[in-house]
Amino acid sequence: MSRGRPRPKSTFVISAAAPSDFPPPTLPEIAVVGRSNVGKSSLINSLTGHDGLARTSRTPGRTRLINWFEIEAQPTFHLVDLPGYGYAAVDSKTRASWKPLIETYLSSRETLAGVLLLVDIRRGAEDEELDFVPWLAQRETPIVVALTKADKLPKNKRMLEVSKQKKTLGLTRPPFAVSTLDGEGVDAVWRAMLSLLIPK
Ligand SMILES: Nc1nc2c(ncn2[C@@H]2O[C@H](COP(=O)(O)OP(=O)(O)O)[C@@H](O)[C@H]2O)c(=O)[nH]1
Ligand SMILES: [Mg+2]
Repeated sequence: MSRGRPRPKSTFVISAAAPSDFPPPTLPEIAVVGRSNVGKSSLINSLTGHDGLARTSRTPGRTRLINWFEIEAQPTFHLVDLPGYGYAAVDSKTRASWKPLIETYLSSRETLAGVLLLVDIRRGAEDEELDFVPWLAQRETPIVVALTKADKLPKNKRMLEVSKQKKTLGLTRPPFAVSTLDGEGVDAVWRAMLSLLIPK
């Protein structure tokens, strides 16, 4: 986290395996969505400046739950860590159990202010993201896209990927190249995320 931005007080609220466990919709929410291992938990930790807030793992595909965090920024909001999708080693039965959970959440959550979609900068958008972006657009759900692990590409290639992915995903604004290792783009994503919370 950069020194210029205060660390918002951030607390874990609840994990849910089913809609009946969702917390009451009392705060605006930003949902973090992406393939397993894309860097969701790491980015949540960097955005909030709290290293241990969302667990990070070297073993992809382990989070099966939706996790809510309350972030006391301006305004106070919920950051919601959705289960990662697209991990092949997850058996089809397990996958069948969480895909509806994600879709139910995203299509019915009345306090959902927007989605932060993460895409690995080296993989780029694949079938899931190419389906997901228009699916959100149809629901008029605002989206911010971040290309993660930017440190894995040399600087000149990062900007090329940014314009390529903007085009591939049909975005109106360029995605952000981010790295939780060197902090690139984290503040920019934070600002873009907060702007989704301000009613237009
Ligand atoms: N090089 C690099 N590795 C990262 C970055 N962000 C996350 N990782 C690594 O990617 C792996 C998965 O990260 P995690 O945050 O658990 O992903 P999640 O499954 O999407 O929550 C971990 O080994 C992280 O250390 C980054 O910006 N740069
Ligand atoms: Mg995670």
